Amino acid sequence: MAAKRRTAASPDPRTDCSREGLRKAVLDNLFYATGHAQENAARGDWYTAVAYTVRDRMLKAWVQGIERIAADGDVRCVAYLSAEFLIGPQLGANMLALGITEPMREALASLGQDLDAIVFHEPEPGLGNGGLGRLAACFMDSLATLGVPAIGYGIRYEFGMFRQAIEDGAQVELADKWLRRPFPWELPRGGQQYEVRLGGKTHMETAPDGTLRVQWTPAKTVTACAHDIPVVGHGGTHCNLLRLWRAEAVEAFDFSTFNAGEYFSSVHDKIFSETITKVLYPNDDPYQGKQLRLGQQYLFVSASLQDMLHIHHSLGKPLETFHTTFAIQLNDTHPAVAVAELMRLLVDVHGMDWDTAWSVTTQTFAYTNHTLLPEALEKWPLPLFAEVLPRHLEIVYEINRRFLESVTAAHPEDPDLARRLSLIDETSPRFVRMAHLATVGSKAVNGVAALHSELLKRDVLGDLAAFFPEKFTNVTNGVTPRRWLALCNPALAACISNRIGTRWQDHFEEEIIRLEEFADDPDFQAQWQAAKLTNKQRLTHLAKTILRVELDPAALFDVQVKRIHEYKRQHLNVLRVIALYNRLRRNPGMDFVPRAVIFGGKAAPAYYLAKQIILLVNRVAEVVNTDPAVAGRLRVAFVPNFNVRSGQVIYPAADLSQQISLAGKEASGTGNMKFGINGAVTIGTLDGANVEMRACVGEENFFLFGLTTDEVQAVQRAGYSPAAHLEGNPELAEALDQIRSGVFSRGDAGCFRPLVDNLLHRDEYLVLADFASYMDCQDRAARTYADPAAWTRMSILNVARLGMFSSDRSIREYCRNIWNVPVE
Ligand code: 9GP
Repeated sequence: MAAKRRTAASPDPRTDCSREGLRKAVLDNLFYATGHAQENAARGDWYTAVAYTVRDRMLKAWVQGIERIAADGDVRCVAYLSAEFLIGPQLGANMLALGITEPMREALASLGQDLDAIVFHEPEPGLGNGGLGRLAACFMDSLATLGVPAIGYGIRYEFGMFRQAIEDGAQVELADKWLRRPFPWELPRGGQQYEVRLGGKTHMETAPDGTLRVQWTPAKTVTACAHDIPVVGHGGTHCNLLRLWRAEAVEAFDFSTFNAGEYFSSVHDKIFSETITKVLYPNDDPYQGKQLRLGQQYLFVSASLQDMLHIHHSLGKPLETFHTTFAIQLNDTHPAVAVAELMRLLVDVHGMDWDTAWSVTTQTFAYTNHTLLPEALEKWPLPLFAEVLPRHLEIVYEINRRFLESVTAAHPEDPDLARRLSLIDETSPRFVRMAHLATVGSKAVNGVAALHSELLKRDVLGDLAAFFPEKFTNVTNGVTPRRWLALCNPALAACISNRIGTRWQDHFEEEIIRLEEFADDPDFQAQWQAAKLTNKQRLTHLAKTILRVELDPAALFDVQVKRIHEYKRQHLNVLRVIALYNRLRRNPGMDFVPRAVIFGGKAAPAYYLAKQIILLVNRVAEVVNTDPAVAGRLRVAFVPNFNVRSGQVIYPAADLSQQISLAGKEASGTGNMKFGINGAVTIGTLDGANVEMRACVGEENFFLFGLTTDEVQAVQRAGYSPAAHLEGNPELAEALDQIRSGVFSRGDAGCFRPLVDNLLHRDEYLVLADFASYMDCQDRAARTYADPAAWTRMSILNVARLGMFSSDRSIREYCRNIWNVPVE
């Protein structure tokens, strides 16, 4: 039968967004993409069918977005280089962006299916450790929403962040096989493949034009293959690209060895090559000695730069104008080797002279630093670097030679300055300092919160900042209000939209402030409280089903979810829980505001003390949750495998957000913002972005405690003695004593000894010094919570005044102050 031609009036079945159109498309995809009829389709098949249906509706904008990048050389394209993109589940976010959630819900309901159950079924690509990778994903969302052409370049890890299970209270790491089923949001791009070399040696050779050029003879060559994921902006009109690289063998088989009968060695090369993008490294693990990690970083950097040069070339623009086509942001130092790689590509491959190449390079890159912990600044041992990237080491030496010449010429009075600024750490063993390489090779360097940027300039990168004062700047982080309010908190989103309309979703800063005027409105307060209750019930249900812990939705939900790290001080929180428990035990009739204290987060597999903290939380939960004297008024829960999906349930349910890191240690934090825009009030120190959040919401709407950065430094300079803080504080002494003596380890007195000894004798993060102030502040929070109108007012004002923490604002600042890219 001849195919029926579509009339002008009949909608295209692949883009039709009506309820009936979606229904037909889902059934069509169910049959043709999964091979199932409606009657015998499983939940996963429905998910695939819905995902393909949504993806079809994104493709037109996507193709236009790619064409715009490839055809419009006048607008600089942002290239965001990040080893991590923690994009989270895609289906719900994409439907929200296209505005088709409700018609899809109805279409599925007419087929007897529940959209929420299908959304919940989606496996999450865990391509990041936490804040840094999630920030990259929020930025991609904002770039697309603001219509800024951008490509996110990263790594398609076959195994993402490990899955955390809790067995008998302890963390157990399980492999994350997120690609077990095909990932419907990616398109493998056969046409975008680049060869990436590793190892080997270099020598000089005369080029055909008579000039001497360095030749690099690699030990290995692998192919980087592009997998593209669309990033659609709110409203669905603009779509950008996330391009993730997968390593593949240049030749799957070495046929000569295969023919000689050596089957195993013939597949060796394939196995080696594919190993490069096999697994994401958990952070907080020492990187030194991890050759494969440097291989990963180089693979994605080299492929991305080759890809950008290819795009630039196809625009017909001269190579010297590369920086007018791309503004490249280095997300932390993981992609910092890009500075040397761009120099190699321009000088060695394209024959550009060094000075021109350096000028192009330093106008192209900008670098974001994300840490204040000196031990987290990446350094690669020279021998390892030389083995993996011999040519790049030569280039780093040459950059350094020229740079140090300028340092010595500018500051003859400070002969030690060159040693401090050098790209090479000359202590034994010698290292390449990646933060120095990134700074020297970039036109701008930014921290991620005002305090962080100040401390970078003052301490961590102080000498570099003094030498390049014009480069250093700040861009405070933000989070996307689409995923982190509209999507994850439909109850509060509806309550907000009923008052101020829906424009806040893509004009957050301008619009959300309008809620201020309703902060004392009893009707609005009642709706606000009802929304919070709905979210607390949702989390209560989750806790009951996965943890078998009974939470009371009327209790104060007091939450700390983030990576487990000593500087974030989850142990301070546990000590406080133990102190509250002791108060209740001693005085069961006391006036006590019921609390549900919820923890979540992963510890790096090799981080012993962080794993002790997880065990302690779970052991304390075991005792507290079953003690009849407590009578349910204090509950402790550790939610396993904290990730984007569980975050979407946890943040909206929180009343109190715990942001209790030692001042001067947390670069910014972004969980603090996610909690805040979902109506949680913060209890926190003056650290990271807390400082700016407090300034925005008003000090009366923030529970502040703890030492300031300057006080911390003063205490440490004076010689800190943790034990001194036990003397005047019997509650603290008792809690530590109980942990040490086995009250929370089933009588095993040795169990938590490393943690307790650390606190008593070292306490690098001043847990004991901040304990008293933390307890007082917690008491204030409890008293305020006992007055629902006062608390709800605080909650509303927190949301209303946190407009600046939208990642749209951050991206506008990057566009204007760093990338020089037009933005609305
Ligand atoms: O620890 C910081 C965190 O404070 C910040 O919010 C996030 C995004 O800027 O980056 C984290 N840093 C890292 O994950 C590694 O440096």
